[in-house]
Order: sequence, then C-alpha cells, then structure tokens
Amino acid sequence: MSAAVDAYWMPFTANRDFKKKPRIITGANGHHYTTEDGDTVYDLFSGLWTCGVGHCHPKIVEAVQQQVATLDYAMGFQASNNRAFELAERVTEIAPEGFTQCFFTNSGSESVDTALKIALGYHRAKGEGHRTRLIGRERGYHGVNFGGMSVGGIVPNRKVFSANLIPGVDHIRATMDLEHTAFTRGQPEWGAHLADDLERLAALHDGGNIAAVIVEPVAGSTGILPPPVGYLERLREICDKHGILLIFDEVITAFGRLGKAFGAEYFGVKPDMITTAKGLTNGVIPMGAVLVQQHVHDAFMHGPEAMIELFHGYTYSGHPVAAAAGVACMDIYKEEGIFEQATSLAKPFEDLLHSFADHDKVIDVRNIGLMGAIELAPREGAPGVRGLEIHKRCFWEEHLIVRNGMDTLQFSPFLNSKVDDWEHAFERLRHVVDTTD
Ligand code: PXG
Ligand code: PLP
Repeated sequence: MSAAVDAYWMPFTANRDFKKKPRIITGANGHHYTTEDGDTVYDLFSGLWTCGVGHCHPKIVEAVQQQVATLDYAMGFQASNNRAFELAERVTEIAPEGFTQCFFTNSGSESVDTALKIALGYHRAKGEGHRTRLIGRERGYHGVNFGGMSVGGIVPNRKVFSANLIPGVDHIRATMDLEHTAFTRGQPEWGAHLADDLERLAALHDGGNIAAVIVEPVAGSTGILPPPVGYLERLREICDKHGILLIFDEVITAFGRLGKAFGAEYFGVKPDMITTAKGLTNGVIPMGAVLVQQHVHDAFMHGPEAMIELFHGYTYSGHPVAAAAGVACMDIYKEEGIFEQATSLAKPFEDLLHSFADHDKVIDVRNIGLMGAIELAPREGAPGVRGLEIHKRCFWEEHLIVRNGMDTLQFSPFLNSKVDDWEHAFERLRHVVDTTD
C-alpha cells in the first residue's frame, strides 16, 4: 500500500494523474528497481540519465558510507575539504587538454548558471564588460534556474515565466527537421548550415557584444537531437571569429554517455567551458561541476591577492560526501572500462532502436552513443497521451522504465548494460507500442 502521497509536490510530473495510481520505487540494485508492490523493474533510463554504472554500486556505497562517518561537511568558503580537491584533480585529468579548473555546484541547473556568470565575469575582467549578450538554442535544456531557463528553448518551461526571463538573451535555431533527418543513425548529414544562425545574430547584435553561446552537444531533454555533421565545428569557428565563449552543456553527455569522458572529446570540438552533473557522482549524491579552460580561469586571477576573485559559490560546493562519491565514480570509470563498454554497446543499441523504424506509429528514430529516441505520432487531438500511456503500461505491465517526453520515448541505458536484457526489454516494449492506441 502507498504511504500518504499528498504532501509531496513532485517535480516535472502530472501530480494529480500520478497520485491516482502512484509509481513508487523503494529499492534499487544494479540495473533494476524494486517497487513498493515488490516488483522488479528493469531501468532503461539509468535513473534520469544519472546512474550509468548501475544503481547502488558497491564501491560508491562504501565510499559514501566511509566519508559520511569521517567528515560529513566542512565549510567551503575560505576553507575547504580534502575530497573536493581530490575530485577536481581527477575530473580535470580526464578532461580535454586545457581544462585545468573545476568549480563545484550541486546540480546541472547550478552548473549552467555558474558558467553563464563566469562568462560575464571573464569578459569584464578582460576589459570587455559590454559583452553581455547570451545565446542559447531553441529546444535547448539548461535546467530550471533563471539563467538556464532564459538561454533554454523548451517552450512550456519558459511560458509562465516569460516576462521575467533575464534580458539580453537570444536563440539560434534547433537542429532538427524531420523532413531532412528522419530515421538517421547517428549524426545527420543535413544541417551544418544551421550553425550560421549564430553569424546572423552576430551581425544583428554585433558579435563584439556577445559573451557566450551555450549548447548541448547532443540536445537531450528535448528528445535526443544529435548534432549535424560539421555543425559543432562551425559554431566553434564563428565563436572564435567574434571572441565569443563557447559553453558545452554536458550534464547528460559527459562521463561516458557517448563512450568518452566528454562529448567535446567525442566530437573533437573544444569549448571554453563544460557544464556537468549527473554522471559526476552516478547520481548518488547531488553534485555538478563547471570545467573551465585555463585562460578563462586566469582572466580572474588579478588584483589584490587577498580579494575574492569570483563572488559566487554554494554552501554545498565541493561537499565532501558528494566529492567522495565522485572520486569513487572516477575509479570505476577507469577500473571497469566503463567508457569502452559504452562504446561497444552503441551499435547493438542503435540496431534495437531502429528495429522500430518500420512501425506504423513511429515517425522517427534517433540515436548517438547510448542516447536514443523513438518518436511516435501523437494521437489526434491528444498530444503526449500516447507516450504517457506507454510509459505507464511499461511500468505496470512489463516492469520496464521507458521515459516519455510527450510522444517521444527516450532511452538512456546503463553504460554497462547487457545486450540480452535489452533484447528482452525491447520485445516487451514492442508489445506495448503495438497494443496501445
Ligand atoms: N543541462 C542539461 C543539458 C540537462 O540535461 C540540466 C542542465 C539540469 O540539471 P539538473 O541537475 O538541475 O536537473 C539538465 C538536466 C530528461 C531529463 O528526462 C533531463 C534532465 C533532467 C531530468 C530529466 O530528459 N536534464
Ligand atoms: N538563502 C539564504 C537565506 C541563505 O542564507 C543561503 C546561503 O547561505 C542561501 C539562500 C543559498 O543557499 P545555497 O548556498 O545552499 O545555495
């Protein structure tokens, strides 16, 4: 039986619908959840893109237990804890060359707002305080704080707050057009020219007024949009031409989702800052990080040495328990060859997803690394209902986590998944898709 469910106002959830028949998880182990009804559920979303190495990994559990009993918390401003320094070293070690600095936050949303603030401070420190404009992309997701929401491009997330979004923000176009890209495996050939939209905004505002451009290398939340071939390279070129900082929001794509430590490495394009969260701690303790290139950091390191260089930080920046979880993750990524496993799983994953391409309800299948989407045609007059029904039926009838964003089914499987488990799961999913109106 459900405990009382009234008091908890759930995030990004249809609360009234959910509370009629709650889906409540009470335990997890490896690739499965346990529900309050005692069912074992296979997770095709690894948490919320978070738990790449599986749930309750013994090495992370142990690291957290030891840390919480050794140093639970230490003040983080003008003093710190050993674990935060250790994790910053470990993360910058696997980052692309030049990323020598790490600023800790507690979430992806905080990482994004931190990166935007660093961008503004950077230009000011360099005597270009007029560079204040921030550019995001339509359909982008950069979390829910005011900065991230403003550069984000997901309409329902912005609509209610429209009049209070931060000023001086513009957006380039999204990269997907089903007419040109439907059923592409990996990066579409079509669409590199969409990066030129940044050139248009640079012409409109004068490129010299633009502080930063933020994009997800692969747009995740909006339904997995891999970048067109050549697109990210072109964005980098335009940013360089106008002195604009490029921020990759890698809250999803960092730490193995594409088979590399960072999407920047996978695509061979180097931004100036990288925002992360999720896989930094395998979702076990909330934590995010902004990785910064040396030149960005160094721009702040002037003036009297006794002065704070960046007036920004969170009570829990570099929290020792979160950092201990992070260090354990970095160990696991290396010792268990997690990124290599993810790389070798990408092709079987792609094949399983694209086996839905011929289905009469399916209008697109997209994938890259271990990110994938099956987009269903919306039911007439009821957008999103088909997707939600499939999510619920998968949970209750097939004991399967399949996330839906409206009518797009989204997949973020474990980086160390077993192909047999997938085959079984996708068979059950097909049955649900077949038998849902
Ligand atoms: N940037 C990106 C690129 C993200 O994907 C955030 C920022 C915000 O992170 P926090 O930790 O503040 O939630 C995200 C988070 C989904 C889903 O189903 C995606 C996210 C979160 C929850 C669900 O696609 N992305
Ligand atoms: N609100 C108040 C009243 C505070 O004192 C603080 C931090 O000291 C905050 C908000 C910010 O909290 P956090 O540092 O956890 O983001």
